[in-house]
Amino acid sequence: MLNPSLRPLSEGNTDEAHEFATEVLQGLSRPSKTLPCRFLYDARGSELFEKITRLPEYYPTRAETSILKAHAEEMAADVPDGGVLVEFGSGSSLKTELLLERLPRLRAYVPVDVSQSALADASQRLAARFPWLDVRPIVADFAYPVALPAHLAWRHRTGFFPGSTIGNLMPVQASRLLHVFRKVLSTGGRLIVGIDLKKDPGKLVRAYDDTAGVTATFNLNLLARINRELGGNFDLRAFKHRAVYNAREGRIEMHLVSLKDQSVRIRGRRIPFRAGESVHTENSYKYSVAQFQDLARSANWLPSRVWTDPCGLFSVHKLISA
Ligand code: SAH
Ligand code: AVI
Repeated sequence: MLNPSLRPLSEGNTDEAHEFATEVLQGLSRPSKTLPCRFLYDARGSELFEKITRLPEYYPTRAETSILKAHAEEMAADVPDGGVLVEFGSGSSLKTELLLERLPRLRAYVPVDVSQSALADASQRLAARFPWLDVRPIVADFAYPVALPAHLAWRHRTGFFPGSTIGNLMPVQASRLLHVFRKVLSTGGRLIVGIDLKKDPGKLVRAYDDTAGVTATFNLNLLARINRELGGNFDLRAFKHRAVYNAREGRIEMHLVSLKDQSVRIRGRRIPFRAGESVHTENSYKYSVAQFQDLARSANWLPSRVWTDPCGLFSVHKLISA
């Protein structure tokens, strides 16, 4: 059963276009240029991310899926009949199926994502596969509390946040996000969250700079999106994808490096780039189990269970709202 979104599926609407233009121009006007990583996910970006998840070098999706396959029963154990599953940054919702298979008496599934196309495809697929389930997609930035449909307001909520998407935020923002999720999920709510673990930097860099160049295309698509949606004139051949492990910060960084002195026009503004200058497009923080549990506590979540894969690549945590 697929219900319409709370607000119109809005990729490309004027508010979002305005926000995109403002944040792009602000980010590219800074002394160290940046672009917010949530803008990587237009329809093309979501498609490219799905390709990334199938790359031999990109271990997180396989590792997390193996953990979910092995432990979905335990993860689903304290989701009450009639409860609601709220997924943040749901994308293709493929991993969700592993939980939903164990939750035949769940009342509703509420996927939240900025990518309208990913949300629409996933919601249709899930509504067909689980016809008894009330599927209520919401196009929104998960950094702000989302309101659930009124008829679900009083029901028990379990949050699902797989993929280590929280790693794309700086730790301070990640703690703030976990506070927001407590508001959405209410006291007594549960959160099942996937966290990529610290490991050999070489393996990390290969995962974010694959030999087939899919991650490079994903990163460069941000410039292509600026050209498409903001009338920019980036020459994609004049920028190169770079992935580095920043050991001090404990994160992989993605950058787009200008291959020459050049300038680009966006919405009538001229943005200069020096040869070698980079635009920082994404962070992907890697945590130890203890570090992530401390982060969860900082936002009043109590760590309850943690599962890892046999190679110790990835972890899935169950947290309880204090
Ligand atoms: N959960 C899926 C997808 C991870 S990719 C998985 O584990 O494979 C990250 C997803 O989060 C994308 O679908 C992207 O569109 C979404 N996303 C990124 N930033 C977001 C934000 N600020 N608000 C809502 N969704 C966001
Ligand atoms: C969604 N997110 C957790 C991915 C990651 O691994 O940080 C995004 C990604 N960027 C490049 N490859 C994958």
